[in-house]
Amino acid sequence: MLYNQIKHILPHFCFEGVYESAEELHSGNINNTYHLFYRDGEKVNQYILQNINTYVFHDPHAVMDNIEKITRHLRRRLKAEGVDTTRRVLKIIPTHEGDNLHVSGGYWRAYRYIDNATGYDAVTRPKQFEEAGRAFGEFQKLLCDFPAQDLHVTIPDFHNTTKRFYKFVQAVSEDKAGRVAALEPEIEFMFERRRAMGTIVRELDSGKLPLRVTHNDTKINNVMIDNETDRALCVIDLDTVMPGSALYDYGDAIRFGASTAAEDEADLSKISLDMDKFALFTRGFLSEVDGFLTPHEIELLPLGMKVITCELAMRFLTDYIEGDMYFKVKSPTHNLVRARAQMRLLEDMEAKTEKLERFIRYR
Ligand code: GN1
Ligand code: MG
Repeated sequence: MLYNQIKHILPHFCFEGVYESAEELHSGNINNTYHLFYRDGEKVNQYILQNINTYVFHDPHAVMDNIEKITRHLRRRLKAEGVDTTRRVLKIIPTHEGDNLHVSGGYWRAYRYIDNATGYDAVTRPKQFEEAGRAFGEFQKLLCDFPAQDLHVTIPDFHNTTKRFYKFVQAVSEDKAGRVAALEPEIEFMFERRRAMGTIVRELDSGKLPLRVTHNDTKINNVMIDNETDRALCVIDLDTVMPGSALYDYGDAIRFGASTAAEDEADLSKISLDMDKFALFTRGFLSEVDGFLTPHEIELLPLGMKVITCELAMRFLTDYIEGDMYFKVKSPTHNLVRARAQMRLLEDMEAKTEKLERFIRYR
């Protein structure tokens, strides 16, 4: 029973009202997430409760420290523009001791739920996709004056695709779960793209691309969209906000949101890059970042989507090879299915590269 998993945790947080119900949310691949309902007279207060995955985040206190700083900065920037921030910035619910984490049987944290809004796994209306692009663009813009050195690096080398490749090779050679023998085509696929995958890392190292404070996990369901107006309200899941490249944020959103199929679609014939969604998201994103990203960054946006798609394919494949230690899985082959889906999507992006580049150049 779900309530039994959380009943000892709930009383530690400053939730207002009387507990009514909870449901588990399943769209994340890392943390356990619960949606809570508290009755408060006539109204119902909603919260998000999360159990942080410490296999992935070794220092939950550092994660929360980053989120405090980021949300404070976002709130100040929006307030300066006269914006009511209630539904526009994540709000941490403290414990009764005034902490941002409750530690017992794991690390627990809570947020106020963004009312009357949805994080879509697959957007349905064109406006929602344009809005998602705008939201991630605005997020980067609002953080462009945030001092990067104030952030903890919560997952070192998170989007260092070159180092991820080395880890992949190591996993292949160790073959801990005995799965490598059947994966020759997938392994070959990664080796063929080895140099291209490292391009963004090399350009960040040489200073050709600027290091910015970025979100680093820009799945489209991390933008809460108003149920009534379809306007993007708030970017959520700030666990991986760290110094990074704008290209990854842009690319990851396209990878997840502009695919014609789910991230773990098993029928590869259903997977391709939807050019209309790509165009809508790009228009929304550029409406916020044109003039602030460098021309070189903008020119490389199509590369960003290919590199991150390859990186994700490789991360899923690595986790499959290592015996499913990192991502939550629904079956023994879930990670392999995810990896193959990302490989198929990447092939379609590669085939469409000229079109993508032309769209960006003549935007
Ligand atoms: C994980 O759990 P979720 O959906 O927020 C992962 C992302 C991947 C994503 C793939 C910290 O994010 O990097 O892109 O799964 N988060 C972490 O669906 O590794
Ligand atoms: Mg995430």
